[in-house]
Amino acid sequence: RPTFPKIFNLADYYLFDRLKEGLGDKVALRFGDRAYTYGRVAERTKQMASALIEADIRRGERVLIVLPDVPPFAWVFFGVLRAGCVVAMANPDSPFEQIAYLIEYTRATAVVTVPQVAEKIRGLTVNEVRRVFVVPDAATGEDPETPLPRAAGPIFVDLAECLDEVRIRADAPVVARDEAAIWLFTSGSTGEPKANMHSHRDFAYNTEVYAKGTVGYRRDDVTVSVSRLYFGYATGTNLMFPFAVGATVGLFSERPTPESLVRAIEMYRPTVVTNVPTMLGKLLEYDNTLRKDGKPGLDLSSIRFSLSAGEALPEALLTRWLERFSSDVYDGIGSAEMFHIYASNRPGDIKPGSLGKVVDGYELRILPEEAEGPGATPCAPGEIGVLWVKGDSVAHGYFLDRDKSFRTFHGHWCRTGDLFRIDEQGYLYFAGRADELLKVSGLWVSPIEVEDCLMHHPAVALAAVIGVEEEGLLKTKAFVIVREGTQPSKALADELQNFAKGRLSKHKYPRLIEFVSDVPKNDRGKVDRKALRALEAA
Ligand code: 3SK
Repeated sequence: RPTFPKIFNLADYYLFDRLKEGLGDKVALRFGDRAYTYGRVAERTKQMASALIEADIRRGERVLIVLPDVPPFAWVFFGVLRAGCVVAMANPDSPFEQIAYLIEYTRATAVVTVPQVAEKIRGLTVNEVRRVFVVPDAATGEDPETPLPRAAGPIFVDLAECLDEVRIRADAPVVARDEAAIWLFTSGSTGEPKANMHSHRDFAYNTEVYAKGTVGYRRDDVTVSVSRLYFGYATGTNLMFPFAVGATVGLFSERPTPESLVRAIEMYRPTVVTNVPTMLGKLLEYDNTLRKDGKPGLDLSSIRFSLSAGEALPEALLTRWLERFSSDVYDGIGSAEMFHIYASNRPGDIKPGSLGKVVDGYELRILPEEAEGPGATPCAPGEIGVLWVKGDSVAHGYFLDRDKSFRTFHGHWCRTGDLFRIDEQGYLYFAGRADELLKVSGLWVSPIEVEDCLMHHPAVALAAVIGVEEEGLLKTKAFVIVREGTQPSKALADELQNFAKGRLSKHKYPRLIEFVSDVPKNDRGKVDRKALRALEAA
């Protein structure tokens, strides 16, 4: 088990230690045709930490980063850590009410954001914000030619100008490994997001055992991500992990689509891509269309491996990917509570449909739903139960929610609330959220299992399954997006039902099928079954 000294700051572990290793001139970040060395990112980071101290933003106080994927994200992130303050991150494209909620909930004393959001912060009456750093040009990330944002005022400063002018403090505050470092938000199926409070050592622990020890990030890697940096999954895979090994991060700030991703892949020739199941499916479709038009298809030859997390990767989709492209996909499961991935497929050991095996350094148990602690008698192998996970990166608790913290955290153990089974060889399989299981004809049905089955049919691009009530009875309904070139029809719906009947236990086949062109997704790209249920009920 990796351990860390009592005095320990992530800004050193991820960034300043690279300078000690002689990587000052190596490119750390690329953004379009711009490149920033480790030396330049370190200089900007020192300036950021100094700017916070100068603005009297004190250690332990939260700094909310509300930025797209642009280079200043990196130095703001590491600068906040160096200053001993606490990073919190939000999606700049969220409705402003959500950003306002996070400003108030975290009691943020500084915010770093784009002009459109800064403008609205000015209108907030109740908050503790003492400084707003504005990144004026979201397209380039740093452009001194851009005029001062309209939000300029006593607490509003232009980030690049402020960093250029600040007097750099040579010494950073001394930070303990157990001091608060980053708050990661959990957005459960109900209620407002809650912050998982993590300290410096948590992130380094997972970086050692997962990023370096399991999937094997390397110094010669170039990384690109579909998920945006504010989401812990990408903060890890496309900022912290590559920096920990001295690799190069390629950023793009456009909305991730197959087209924008392919442009980034052509430009940076990444070796590691942080992906999500929906985008893996879209890339396969895109490649298919190109080839049908007589074009060569996608060139993904630079990629050593892609990562998939955030939602289950259907077996059929991964098999299709592995048949078409020569690079691996390591599907894994992680969470804001445990930062980061704690079970995963890995080099030389990929089992499509499974989330792989536990990452060395963590322990897993599948326990009955009613288990009140990790010591309860585990379910038999193959039986579905709630996943509990133990590891040194577990959060200290949820900010301002003691009851939820008591239910979730038990010493080193975390009750995930998700249903899984583990087979005899130790491979983990997702079975859905406990509150998403459907009781049909008195028997439990996992929507994930039905979706997975339908996605094995060659006509299906995506399937989302929910329960709907008909004449007082709960029935499974599948919303199906067909693949390019397929026509939805009654005959196809019958064929899909027969296909499922032949592969699942009798009570599990979808009683209803509706063909749709899209399904609601949350801001992380996951199918939003709650929104789907609301649409169905409307
Ligand atoms: O999928 C998630 O929710 C997640 C969150 C933080 C870090 C890593 C992951 C996969």
